[in-house]
Amino acid sequence: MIDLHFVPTPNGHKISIMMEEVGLPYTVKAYDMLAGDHLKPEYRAINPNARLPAIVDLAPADGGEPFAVFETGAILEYLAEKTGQFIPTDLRGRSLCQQWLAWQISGFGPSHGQAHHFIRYAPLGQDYGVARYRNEAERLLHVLDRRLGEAEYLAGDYSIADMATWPWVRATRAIELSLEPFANVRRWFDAIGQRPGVQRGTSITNAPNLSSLRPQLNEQQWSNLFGENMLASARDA
Ligand SMILES: N[C@@H](CCC(=O)N[C@@H](CS)C(=O)NCC(=O)O)C(=O)O
Repeated sequence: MIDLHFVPTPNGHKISIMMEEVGLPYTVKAYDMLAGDHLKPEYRAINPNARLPAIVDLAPADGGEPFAVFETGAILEYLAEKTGQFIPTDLRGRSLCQQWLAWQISGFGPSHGQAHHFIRYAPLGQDYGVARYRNEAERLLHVLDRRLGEAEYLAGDYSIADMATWPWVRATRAIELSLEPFANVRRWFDAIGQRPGVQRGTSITNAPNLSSLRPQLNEQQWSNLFGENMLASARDA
């Protein structure tokens, strides 16, 4: 019923976890970002921003044509609305869920993503960028830890806000941030990691992965991810 355009990265895992948690049938369309699969016009017709993941709902609730959704926050909300799962229905719970989801989408995810860029991909010696984003990534872990000291999950019950945040916490190892000082985060991280849907959602293997701590990219791969090919695909769209 749903096509999931996917790479096995924290952003990809937000949605593969949600698909497993809600139990809707779905097909994984695996992308190789290093080869520039995501820059092709066919994919830009699904996601004008040419980033992964995205979904296409082949049976939308209005009974109309297949419907494409991009941006992980919007995808999580769409699937929560479609299934009536993992988003609170009361005014305060729903708003809390949206607040923490917005915090993840606008702050936690991008800052951790930039920390990954400077620590793992940028040429060595970018000390300012490394310090700037590692500090911000660490600050946001303190914010998360404080919230999880007052609530079991971000919005009270387990929700799409947790699904958006958990995969990025899982990736902190790669930016040399230890979870040791964050006891509440560790309690929450372990509890979510034991959910069968989360375990299935993070073990999709039919897509190339970028798990190496410091991937060595050739010129073409660099261009597809961060350089001229990436820019050209946006310019010529
Ligand atoms: N704000 C986007 C971020 C998506 C994103 O950056 N995805 C990465 C993979 S984790 C990507 O597509 N990178 C390709 C590139 O940088 O060219 C979302 O939440 O969906």
